[in-house]
Parts: sequence; structure tokens; C-alpha cells
Amino acid sequence: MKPAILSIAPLVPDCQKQLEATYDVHRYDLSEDKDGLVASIGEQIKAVVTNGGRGIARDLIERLPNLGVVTSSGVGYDPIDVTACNERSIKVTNTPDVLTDDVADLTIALLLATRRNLIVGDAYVRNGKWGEKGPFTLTSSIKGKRIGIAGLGRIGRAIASRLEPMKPELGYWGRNPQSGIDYHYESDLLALAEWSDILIASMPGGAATQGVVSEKVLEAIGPKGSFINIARGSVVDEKALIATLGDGRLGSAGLDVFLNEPNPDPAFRALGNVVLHPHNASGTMETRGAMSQLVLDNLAAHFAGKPLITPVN
Ligand code: 8YV
Repeated sequence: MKPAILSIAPLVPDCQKQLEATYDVHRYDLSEDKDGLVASIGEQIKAVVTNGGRGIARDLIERLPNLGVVTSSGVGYDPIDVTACNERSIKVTNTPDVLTDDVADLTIALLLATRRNLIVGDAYVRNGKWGEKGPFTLTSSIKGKRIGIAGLGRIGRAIASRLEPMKPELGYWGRNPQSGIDYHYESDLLALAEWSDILIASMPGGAATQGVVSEKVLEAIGPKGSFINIARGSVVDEKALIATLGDGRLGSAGLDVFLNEPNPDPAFRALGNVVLHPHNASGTMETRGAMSQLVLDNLAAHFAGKPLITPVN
């Protein structure tokens, strides 16, 4: 008999097909009666497939008494209740490494779009303003600026290595200074924001980083500064972000992530000094394919009794 899987988020189509050919898949994501579905097949479920946006909460874990593994397509596992999984020795896997390069690339795209006013420039050409009003507003160089990276993990380091050829001064914030890294280090995020012209959030989400990019931090980045977020909406005080962008205490922002996805606070729409992107830093066919394949490989390892490839707990 094929093991039963609860599918909370779909894989890319080819991998979803493979998943459905190999396992007895129940589409929680598509079900119109999720409670009824769990009531009828909850006991059979041996594994869950989810992603870094949807995760799985304690109440659903508790309704799956035979759950052995939660496999997630995403590096961030903040929406997965890992504590609840640990209490029942349920294994959790994520998809680190395979997405690092694409996420770092998109960060650079957001940073340049924000600092060089790319989206406003596009509209300036499209709506004929260039001909009517003349040359576009001057923007600001990356070279020589101070860029602080909040969270110098795999993704933060990949961002830094892409920035190096652009010749900024680089700094970072984290629990401890990292050996072999000679960027400016601050143990305090406010101090890094004060040091920085541009602050990039690339730390994990979750309780430990909830709201750490506070109003004070945003003010410290300053009226000529920029905040770039490819981490999680939860790491920033979003009301303060909207307020400081609105009254000019913060110069500009480039955001891939929001508190309320996929319907971010509509106040963002009225702001001309923010570049918005729909949480898609890992969203290339290649990377989403590799993430989905890693989910399949982790599931295969689990059901073969082999060590998991990318365990979280
Ligand atoms: C995905 C992410 O967008 O990896 C993460 O943690 O947030 C993103 O790569 C998300 O997991 C949906 O697939």
C-alpha cells in the first residue's frame, strides 16, 4: 500500500505528478472541506508536504497521529511548529542551498531597482514624461556606500559576494562575529542600521527575529537610506515601515516579503519610494524544480529508512 501524504502546498507540476504516482496524496490545499478531509483521513497520514509560506501549525499536527515527517519546499521553516514536531519525534526537512543563488540575485535586483529608481524610470519612459519633462532625476551610487546585512547566513553571504564587485563597504549583524569574514561587525542591529546607508534583512523569521527591524532601526537607516527585505515580513515593524517611508524618515525600500501575504497592507500601494515584489526570490523554474525534487528525495529517504538529506530537527 502507498503511504498516505497530506499535500498542504503543491510541488512544481512534474514533481507533483511523481508525488502522486508514488504516494496516496490528499490535497489539503485544494480541499473545500479541510476539517472533513482531516477527520476522514487524518489517521492514515504518514507525511506532510508543505512550503515555507504555509508551514503546518500545532493544531493540524495534533490531528495527524501517525505523522512521521514534514517535508517543506523552502529554506525558512518559521511557519512549521517544530516544537510540536519534536514533542512527537516527527522529522522536519527544508530546502537550503538549492535556492541561495536565486534569492541572492533577486536581492541585488531589488536593491538596484530601489536605489536607481528603476520602476519609476520605466514609467517615465512609458508615459512620455521623458520627452515632456527632460532628463530623469539623478539617483545614488552603490560604490562607496555602507551596506549592512542583517543575518550573514548562506543567503546573506551570497548577497555579500555579489555586492563585493560593486565596491560598497560591507557590514553585518548576527549573534557572533564570523571567523574569516573581515566585514564590519555589529552585535546590535540598531548600531548596524546607524552605520549603514542600506540595510538588507536576510535573517530567518520566527519568534527570535519578530519585529527586530523596529521604528528606531528604520529611522537610523535614515532619509537617504534604504531597507531591503528578502527575509520575512515578520522581521520588521510594518506599520512603522509604512509610516517612515510615508513621512521621509526612511528614504526607500525594496520588499519581497510582507506580513500579510498575498494581500499586503494596501498602504504600500500609495508609496512612490518602495519597490514591491510578490515573495518570489526563489521563484525560478530551475530553483523551484530543485526545491521540489529535494522534497521528493527527502520523502524517499524517509520511507526507505535512510538518513534525511536536509533535516531541520
Ligand atoms: C518560498 C521561502 O517562496 O524558502 C523560503 O523560505 O520563503 C521561499 O523560497 C516559499 O517557501 C514558498 O515555496
